[in-house]
Amino acid sequence: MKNVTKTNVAIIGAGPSGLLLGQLLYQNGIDNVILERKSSEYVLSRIRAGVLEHTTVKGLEKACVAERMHREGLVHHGVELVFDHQNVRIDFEKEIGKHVVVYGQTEVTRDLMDARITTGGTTIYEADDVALHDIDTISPYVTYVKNGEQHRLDCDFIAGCDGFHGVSRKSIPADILKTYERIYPFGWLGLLSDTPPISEELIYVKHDNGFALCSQRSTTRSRYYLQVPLSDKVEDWSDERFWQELKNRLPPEMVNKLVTGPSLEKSIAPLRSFVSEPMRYSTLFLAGDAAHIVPPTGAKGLNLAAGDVQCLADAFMDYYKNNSQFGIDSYSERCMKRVWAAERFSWYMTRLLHTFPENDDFDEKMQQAEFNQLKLTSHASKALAENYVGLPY
Ligand code: RFL
Ligand code: PHB
Repeated sequence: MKNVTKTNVAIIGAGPSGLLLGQLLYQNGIDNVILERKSSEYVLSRIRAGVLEHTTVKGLEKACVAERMHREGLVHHGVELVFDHQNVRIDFEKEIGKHVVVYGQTEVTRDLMDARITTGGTTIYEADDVALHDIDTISPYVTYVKNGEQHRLDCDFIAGCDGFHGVSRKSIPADILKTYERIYPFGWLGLLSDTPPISEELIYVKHDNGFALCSQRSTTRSRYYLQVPLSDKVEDWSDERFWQELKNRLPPEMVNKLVTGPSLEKSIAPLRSFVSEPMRYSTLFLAGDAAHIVPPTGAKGLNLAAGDVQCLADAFMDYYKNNSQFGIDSYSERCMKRVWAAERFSWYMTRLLHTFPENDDFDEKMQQAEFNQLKLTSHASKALAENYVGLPY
């Protein structure tokens, strides 16, 4: 084959996992190439996460891409939960002396893409038919098609950062992988609008009609979500219908503060918990959504991805600089503890705040009692704060 190149680490996927890993490796002199199926514009058009934990912020600082986030990101000291029109505020500062930063995944991705251009790192966008070969040998390689031509990328390691539907996880033999999954019987309909947020903090709402979330991207841009049945389509939801249903689910004093406007984007995301173990198979390392999915209720997906790639970058540094296998050998085990803790928290928040079609009166009383715990015991609100802001690892 004529188009053969070589690198240390072939990274599949230019989402936040792949781009952050590429940048952390670059900072440490480890050569890498990113292969992405879509265009950069398409990657930037996906509206996703909004909440960054302290360790994610630290990761962006290490990758030297934190300047705009520090300038434009909004520091949040707490969140509000509303259950059948009763409120409780979880005060992160009071409970554990920490905060989160609200800064959209789109902006994190843009900053990482800009940094990659500045540093001259190679990203091949619109790489078709990416396939992994010989991953259980010391000479793995990746093939892909760009502009109709076949290419081959030789490497030492492959980082599978290609999300839930990517090719990397599927390249691991089925008898090696153990998977765990919970599919929830609803999705989230998200709406982005250039309207001022309803509140300075995020508001998570449980209502008989379903869950709602009031989030934000800046002081002038809001992001709202509604729990909807999986059978619903975006076309079923005009902006008017969305705003009316959000008003139905919010307490009256909050409705008065809601500013509505035309949507810039609307999309429906299904909710799923998923883990595949182990996260390493020979020369292939999975990171981010390629290895695990959480329902967005705990705001953990992007943060888990950032945690994985920081751990993976350290492992590769150990290998290339100290000639040590320890980091790569312990990668999966080290990630799994954090992954399962975030899975548990995301499942807990989802169960607490959604209306489950199959729930009976007893289940609903349990949900109410669980919410009351947050009002009545400082242990419960402290545990929520610790998990939301991010457990130390
Ligand atoms: P991504 O972002 O899916 O990126 C994977 C990339 O791989 C590419 N790809 C391929 N490339 C080459 N060849 C192939 N065969 C390929 N197959 C796929 C894809 O095109 C894509 O560019 O995974 P990554 O990088 O691991 O990042 C994970 C995060 O995107 C995800 O966990 C978060 O967005 C989850 N999430 C949230 N996380 C948080 O931490 N806080 C939040 O507040 C939060 N809110 C959310 C969310 C996710 C949501 N949706 C849409 C599921 C809110 C929502 C609604
Ligand atoms: C968001 O702003 O998109 C967002 C915030 C918090 C969540 C989920 C999504 O839990």
